[in-house]
Amino acid sequence: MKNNSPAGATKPYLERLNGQTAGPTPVWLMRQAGRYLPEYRQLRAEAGGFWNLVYDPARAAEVTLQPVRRFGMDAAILFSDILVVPHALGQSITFGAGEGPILEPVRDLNRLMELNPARLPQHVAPICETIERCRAGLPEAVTLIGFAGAPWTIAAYMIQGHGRTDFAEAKRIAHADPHFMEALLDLIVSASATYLAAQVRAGAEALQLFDSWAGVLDAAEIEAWVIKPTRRLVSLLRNQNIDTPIIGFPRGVKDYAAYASATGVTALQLDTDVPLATGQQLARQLPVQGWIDPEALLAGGAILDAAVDRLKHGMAGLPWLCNLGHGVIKETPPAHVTQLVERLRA
Ligand code: 1CP
Repeated sequence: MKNNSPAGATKPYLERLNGQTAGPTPVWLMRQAGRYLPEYRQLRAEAGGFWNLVYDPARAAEVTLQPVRRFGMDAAILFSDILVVPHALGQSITFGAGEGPILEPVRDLNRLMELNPARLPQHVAPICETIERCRAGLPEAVTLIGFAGAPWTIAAYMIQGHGRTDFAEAKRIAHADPHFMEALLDLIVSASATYLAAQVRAGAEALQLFDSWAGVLDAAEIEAWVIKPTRRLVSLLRNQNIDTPIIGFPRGVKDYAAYASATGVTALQLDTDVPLATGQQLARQLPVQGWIDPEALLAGGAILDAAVDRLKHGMAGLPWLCNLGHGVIKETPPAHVTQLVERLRA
């Protein structure tokens, strides 16, 4: 796979992600593009719907660049959503006004057979165009991150039909019909590999896998539905000669180290609850990203300064990439993001 960085260009985020510890700590924030930014809300209103924004390369590229322009982030994350994969397969998914996604649930093999992976390449073509536009519009030093949902989290939304839940119904169905669950995870793994490979070919320089709902599973479920399919996804990418760094985010799992070594991800995104000592220990094995509390960002002031300082000092000399432990909360004043970046760089 081609090297996506021009020869000689310095990319602080990408270098830290590859394990280098010299230089200032790079920063970006999960959900840095989104509803807390007035410039996002304006484009979202103009587009007239979330999917319209996602599949409009000019607008999606603009949304991707907005936080980089406003805050001087070291990385941009492609503006899209993890639910693009089931949408591309043909599942009906809508976003209500300001609310989470609603999916027409897929709960048995008959419904699963109606999904069509052959649609994916054409469906994601506008997203690949967004990536090309982002690379053309981003400063040379800024890294572009592509992403997908991890297999379990995608399966959970596809079966349950919505978020904001403990996914009890998704788990119940997965246990009641293991053949269906295995076929669903297989479909998601191969579609996600195709999609992520297309993102890298279009110019994504790092990849993040969001397993936002790994934390609702027990150890055996994590082995079967988180670790095993993620390992397969990583190896499908490596088999296509994609050597791009892959950041795994199994939000809420107890053993990040076991997840990293079993799946082959090259870096970890940590969640808000990870103790500092655990993060330090993990960072001796591989780069870690995170894990400032989004509530501290919302609070701002001395609370935010203390949260930044804790990791800035605690992770000094280690391969740490500054980020939150989960996404920016929608009510966060943009000035607090400026404060975070300035405090980190002070
Ligand atoms: O109304 C709106 O404008 C939609 C709000 C919104 C936004 C801004 C959604 C719907 N998705 C996104 C963008 C998005 N989603 C990005 C790119 C922007 C960035 O990060 O800067 C990314 C990486 C995601 C990833 C995503 N979507 C995750 C994983 C990360 C996480 O937060 O745990 C998940 C779980 C989703 C599902 C989803 N899509 C949208 C919402 C509101 C949700 C979650 C809420 C729910 O489950 O109900």
